[in-house]
Amino acid sequence: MHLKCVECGKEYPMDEVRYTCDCGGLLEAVIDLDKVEDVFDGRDITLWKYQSFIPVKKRISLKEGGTPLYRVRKIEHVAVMRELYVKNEGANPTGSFKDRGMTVAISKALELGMKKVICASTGNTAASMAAYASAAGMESYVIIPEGKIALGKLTQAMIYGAKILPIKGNFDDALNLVMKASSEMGIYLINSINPFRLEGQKTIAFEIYDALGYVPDNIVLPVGNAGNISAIWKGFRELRDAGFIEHLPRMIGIQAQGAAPLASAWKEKRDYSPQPSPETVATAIRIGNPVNWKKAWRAVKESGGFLETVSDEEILMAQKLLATKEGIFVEPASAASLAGLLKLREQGEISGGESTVLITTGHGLKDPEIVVRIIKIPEAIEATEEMIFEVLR
Ligand code: AN7
Repeated sequence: MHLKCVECGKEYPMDEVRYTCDCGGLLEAVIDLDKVEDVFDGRDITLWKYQSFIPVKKRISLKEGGTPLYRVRKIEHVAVMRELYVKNEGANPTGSFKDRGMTVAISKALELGMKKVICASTGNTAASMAAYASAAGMESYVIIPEGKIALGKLTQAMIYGAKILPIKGNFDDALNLVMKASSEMGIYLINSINPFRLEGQKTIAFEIYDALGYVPDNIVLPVGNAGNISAIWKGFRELRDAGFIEHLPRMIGIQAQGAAPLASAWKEKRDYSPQPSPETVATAIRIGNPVNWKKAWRAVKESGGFLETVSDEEILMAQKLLATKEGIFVEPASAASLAGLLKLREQGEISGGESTVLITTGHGLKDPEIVVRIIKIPEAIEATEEMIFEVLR
């Protein structure tokens, strides 16, 4: 197993600290697919079940993965679809899919003898890294855009013991600083430019196939830094290249209208360019220059998928729909997947006969403030039987 540049093809061993190629291209782990095991029996689904696909030893785990895959029949009805599922990543130990990447990246950091880890974050990466770093006995540092992190995520990162450095800038500024700090100061970089993060996140594909016993027509998910869509696509490709499956799903990425550098380039059929001042209620995906954009572009293109945008209103409506119809409470970024699906059904780009899995990436309790903005908490009434009966009647 080795790392390989997705641009020029240059190969590197896995036992050195390296995030990108000398040419600047993104790196990808190449797995020995002739040595992987057929564990896809639909039973005991957990991330490390797929150990033979993962290029590090399990060292630090909080029992991530094995998240529920729900058939959402009421929303199938709303969207007039035959078969719709939600893979709820909010059920991971720190409440987001980032835990999958983190168990692998922090295990790798230990393997490399690193003592400190760092990331830029819109919140979830920070919370997850902080938890796994603590479990590994490492120091962790987080650079975040001031005032733009959901309260749940910030409190998690702090209670797990990360050192938090808010900056007067956005996520993209934070990531640039983190990349400099990690290379100058020998701190291990945990953002998804680190190819080992994606090695954990690709297990979402394995779990979907393991649970369903087949591959759905479409995977729909929110896109921020574009790591997850790249990772899941890699997972499906490996399943095919190892001979387990033939059919690959279409990868469909959803961005918020105000933070849509990739989706707007795709829709306008032009070259990618970063977006200077991203803005959306879905703070998790408030990202203007996704570091993995090239891998994501390839995933969407090769799979015959596409990218779409949704408005903040559509996101909040979808969040409420998922909670009230199915009992699944997700954060706004995650609801972008359902908002996107509803829009694509309306436009006819996904047909009612296709099978689709929505990835909901983070738990709703991560961002309670957003819900408090759209709901009205009732005022207290007198504590009398008359009043209660009156209200309940
Ligand atoms: C809930 O935590 O970038 O496209 O710093 O938290 O793989 O970046 C979070 C991203 C989707 C986008 N849903 O995934 C961070 C961060 C939720 C997220 C995404 C994020 P990528």
